[in-house]
Amino acid sequence: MTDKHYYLTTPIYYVNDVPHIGHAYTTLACDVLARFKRLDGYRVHFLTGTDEHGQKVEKSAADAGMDPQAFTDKVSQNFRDLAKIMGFSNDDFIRTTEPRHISATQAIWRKLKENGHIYLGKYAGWYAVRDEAFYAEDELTKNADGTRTAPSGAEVEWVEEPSYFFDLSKWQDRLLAFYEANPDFIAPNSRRNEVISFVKGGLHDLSVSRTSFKWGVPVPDDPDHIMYVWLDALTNYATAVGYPDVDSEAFTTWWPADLHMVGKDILRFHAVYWPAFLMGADIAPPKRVFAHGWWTNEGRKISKSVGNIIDPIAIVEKYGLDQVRYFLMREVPFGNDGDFRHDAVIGRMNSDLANDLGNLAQRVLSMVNKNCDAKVPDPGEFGPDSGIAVYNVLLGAQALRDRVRDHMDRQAFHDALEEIWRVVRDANRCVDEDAPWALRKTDPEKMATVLYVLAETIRHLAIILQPFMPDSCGKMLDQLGVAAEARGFDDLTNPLTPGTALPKPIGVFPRLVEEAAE
Ligand code: ME8
Repeated sequence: MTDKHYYLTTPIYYVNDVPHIGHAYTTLACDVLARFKRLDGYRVHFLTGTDEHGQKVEKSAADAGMDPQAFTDKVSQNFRDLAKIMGFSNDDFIRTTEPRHISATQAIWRKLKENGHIYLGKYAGWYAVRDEAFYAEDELTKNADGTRTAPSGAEVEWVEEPSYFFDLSKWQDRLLAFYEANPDFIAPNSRRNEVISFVKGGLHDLSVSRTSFKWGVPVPDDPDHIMYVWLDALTNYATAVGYPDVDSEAFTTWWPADLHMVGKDILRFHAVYWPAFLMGADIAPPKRVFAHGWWTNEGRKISKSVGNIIDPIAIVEKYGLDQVRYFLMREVPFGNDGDFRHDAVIGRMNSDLANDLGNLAQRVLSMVNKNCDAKVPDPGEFGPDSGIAVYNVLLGAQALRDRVRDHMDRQAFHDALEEIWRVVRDANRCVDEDAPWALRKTDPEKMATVLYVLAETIRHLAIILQPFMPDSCGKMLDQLGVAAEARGFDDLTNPLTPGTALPKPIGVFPRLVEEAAE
């Protein structure tokens, strides 16, 4: 068994809401990376789940007239359904109401307490239920009607209650030293700088328990308090790999996590509080936190109150799963904000998928079908001196794995796709240059060489693209006669076998004709 392993996580989503495009986006990015790593020979543990405690969820359950547990059971299921529809390959789905998580959360609390990082006091300050976050007065905007809002736009309320505190104010130097020693811990770099200046600005002790509502994990030995939902939620990443059994095979294999993927809204919790909690509990911090950007809908902030939530299931039904997966990973440089526009989805479907990749596969496979007796052609000897333009394209395709790996390790999904498309476009240009159709009568051997080299190029492309578009690439590989067990990155060096019978080619990427014409 391989000793290369990779543990990656999504945020666990609040069950106050139905899943929307933003949730699908984060999990999709992790899914693409998880699939890439598996193909690249890693053992992967890919975790997602739902965050089910806290005041916000308790309130949503009450609004729905439901008991919180029944409410979370119902809404959590929507996220599992979404994972299925989007083809997510997560290895586990954690819910914070599970017994394994409640005991892990209480264990981390005990450890923090034992290590002297938690003390009892009284909290008096502002709290935003929507963000489940405490805010200092100077972070807030005072509105004309006397209310205050957090930087996120959430309304805050004044809270005054007994509370346990975590001694975050003492962690400033240790955190800064940790960021310094681990320059890749926070990405992208602009976000790293933001976090560093926030920590440099000084940290306050953090209230880590609440007494004014009940829906949460009870504080060990003081059940009047329930644990702050973020301490509870962040711990899920450790629970899922066996915490508190730090000597277990699971924990020693997977921890520290290789990557926590999050949206930029929750970076502070992951890059400041979480490493401090972990170090305080004698656990190593994760290796990396990537904070991606924010999607808007046709230029507007996505929100339930505006009523413009994009339902990922509806867009998958409309455009197709792989089309949506491709669009979301290609359209916006990963890390930046992005605007979801239907015309942009259609544009990508028609140009990148139908015209570029789909057309390349379809015309090459049709020519093989018609002119080579529906078998992988015999290329004969070929090399740089064969006088065919596509030879260089194959070299480009063979270099893709290493180049794409570098992009994936930086979570630069858009760059990975751009790199792959350079080969797709080169291939299309070179088919025109080599014009195999014109060689049928004049030089059938050269035609066979050109078509073989093109088919090999498509095999490389389809293998490399599997993490992004698993279903469509599977179909392309079926049409090339590549066995299901010969589709890993190690198999890239096993070329197509001449003479293999091929099925009749069927186009994999349809054009959206009517709507594109609008
Ligand atoms: O914050 N664009 O859960 P949450 C891009 N439970 N991504 C978006 C998005 C948008 N418009 N809207 C949401 C929580 N997201 C906590 C997390 S983790 C220990 C606890 C994605 O349901 C993005 O990943 O509010 C964001 O960080 C996450 O959903 C917030 O999900």
